[in-house]
Amino acid sequence: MSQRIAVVTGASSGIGAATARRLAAVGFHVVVAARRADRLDALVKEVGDAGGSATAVAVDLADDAQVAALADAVANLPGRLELLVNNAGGARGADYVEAADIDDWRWMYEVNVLGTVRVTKALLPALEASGAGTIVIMSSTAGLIVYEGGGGYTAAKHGTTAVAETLRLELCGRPVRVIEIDPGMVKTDEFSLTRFGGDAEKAEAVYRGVPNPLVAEDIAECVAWSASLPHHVNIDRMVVRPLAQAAQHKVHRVD
Ligand code: 8X3
Repeated sequence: MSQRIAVVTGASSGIGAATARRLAAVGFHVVVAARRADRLDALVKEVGDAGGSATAVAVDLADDAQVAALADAVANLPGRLELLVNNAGGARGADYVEAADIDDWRWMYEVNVLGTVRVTKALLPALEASGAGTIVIMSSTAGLIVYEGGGGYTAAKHGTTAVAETLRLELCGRPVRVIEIDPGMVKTDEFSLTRFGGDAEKAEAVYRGVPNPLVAEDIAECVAWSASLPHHVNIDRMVVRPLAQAAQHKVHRVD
């Protein structure tokens, strides 16, 4: 049997890196894609040391030519591409709409929506040719509901969710399933830090007093599980929150 290949975008940290580790542990050859080559190289080494295998591809998902080069790199690997995890994304800023920073909003649309679309377009032929392809789209609870100060991010993630739903309709009858995963509060090294422009105190305050926010490995497990089900089983959407978060605004905190 030839090697099963998975591509994970945004794999240099957080949910993407944890997902790459998890998929390698269950036998995929994992192509880890992100901009930061040094981090990807370290991850490839770590995966190898743990008995798995991975390939690093440094790529800016905003660049068509670089995404085409990613697809070429995947095509040149022995094996078949069965799984694409569109994980790259992020939030910038917490401005109210009336004070929206247009550059931040544009960046969020670029990374959360257009990056997903570019990579999906480029890799869909190989996923389909495998006869049993899976596309995971990492959206967010922010793709299902809005909140004050979240306008740019929730607009972008609603876009990501719309792409997932549209794609599933358009691929109906073809051998590629589309799984949307919507994490709520996940404590990772970078998500909130990026959102607050590197302000560690503000980033930390997001999780202050929350007993056990989700961690990247929790979402990685959701990806690996949903992608491991028999191919006729399609988990359309998985909403995953920590026990302490009953809804976007309903978060249990202890002093
Ligand atoms: C992250 C969830 O609550 O920060 O995608 O919008 S939230």
